[in-house]
Amino acid sequence: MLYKKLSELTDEEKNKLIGRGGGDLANVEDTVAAILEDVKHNGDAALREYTKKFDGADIEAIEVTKEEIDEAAASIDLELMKHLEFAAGNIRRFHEAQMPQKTWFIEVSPGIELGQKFTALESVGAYVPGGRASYPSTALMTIVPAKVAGVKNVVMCTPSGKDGKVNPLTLAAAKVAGADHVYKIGGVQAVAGMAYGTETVMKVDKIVGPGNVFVTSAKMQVRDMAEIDFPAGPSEVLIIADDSCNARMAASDMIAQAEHDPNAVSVIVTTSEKLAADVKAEVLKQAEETLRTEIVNTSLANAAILVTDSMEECIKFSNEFAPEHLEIMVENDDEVLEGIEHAGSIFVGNYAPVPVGDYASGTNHVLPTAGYARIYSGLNLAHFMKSASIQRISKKGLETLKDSVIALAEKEGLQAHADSIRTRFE
Ligand code: HSO
Ligand code: ZN
Repeated sequence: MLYKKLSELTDEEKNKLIGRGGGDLANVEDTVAAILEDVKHNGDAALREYTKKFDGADIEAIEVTKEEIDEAAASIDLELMKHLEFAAGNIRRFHEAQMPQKTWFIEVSPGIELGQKFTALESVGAYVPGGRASYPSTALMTIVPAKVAGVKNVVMCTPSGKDGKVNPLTLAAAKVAGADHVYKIGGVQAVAGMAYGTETVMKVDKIVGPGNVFVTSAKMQVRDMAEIDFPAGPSEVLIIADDSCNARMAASDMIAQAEHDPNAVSVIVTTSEKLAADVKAEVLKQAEETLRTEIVNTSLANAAILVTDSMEECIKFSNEFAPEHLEIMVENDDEVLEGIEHAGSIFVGNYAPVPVGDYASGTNHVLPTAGYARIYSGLNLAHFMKSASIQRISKKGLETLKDSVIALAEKEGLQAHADSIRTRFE
């Protein structure tokens, strides 16, 4: 764990923080491409083969039947089911609030009305990671917004255990969220299945959801067949804090990120030297008490506690870092919030730890990592929708555009374009 003044970071230390995750994708590109090709040509047979090879599961049926899903949901403890439904309700409400307005028009000049119409994508694939752990919460985060947007066919892929069974709570979440089809496949092969379609797996227009470096590389490579959301890799948090921040709370949020993945990154940048020292002590203490000690200790090697001379410096660093999750634990949070330009999801105050957004507040936890928050927004309703522009024009309106269109079309050597206007006035 790095513990330093921000201004004293070496170039190498700074590049490691800002350029985190870079290069990993390139390393796996060829391996991934070979699997994609195989699934493209050999369909279900290839899916079964890779499921055996990578997940150690012998699967015959690739699709999980409605009966199996119902049975899994019925097996869940009622109390837990209530929590799942509570979370789904909040996620639904937040994403419903993002619904763009209905078709709209403005009259830009007499006789010329311009507008937009919004429609949902027709089919979407949700990738829900398994492997190290199961993520029922990710099923909610990907499927609920797709259904709110009005996507007709929402399919989910998630790997099974070695016994060929999918985590029942993930199936229950898929049911609560309203998935139309569930396939028990994961990894690159699942992305390939959804991008190209197989005998069993429905081809989709877009694939969303987080994954490891292989899944992310696969998503990036199938973009000619299916659009994707954005690269979402190992989890990360950056905390901006001052004296008002509670060290124990900040440290526990750093440990919470660290337990996700050996490559997870937790950083705190603060104006308070005292807080920095307290957070360091707390992190070390809590790391000993936590359950996933091995993962936590591995990823804490990527962690940093950085001290600055001013809040402006903290904000500037945060914008360079472009964190997946940003926690603002300062006295004057409005001012810091105002200065933030690049972050996936922002958590304001001592009582808004990242796990609330991971599960139940209603915001989405599928977020751009590795600095991609510079260019991408976290998963939201717009990822499942598109807009068409509309123009409704009267003869009087066209009259005002006529000369410009004809002149420009003729300059481009496109006579027929000009004639399409002229003919309307003959
Ligand atoms: N923090 C993860 C999401 C997650 N956490 C799922 C718990 N379960 C990436 O945003
Ligand atoms: Zn998390």
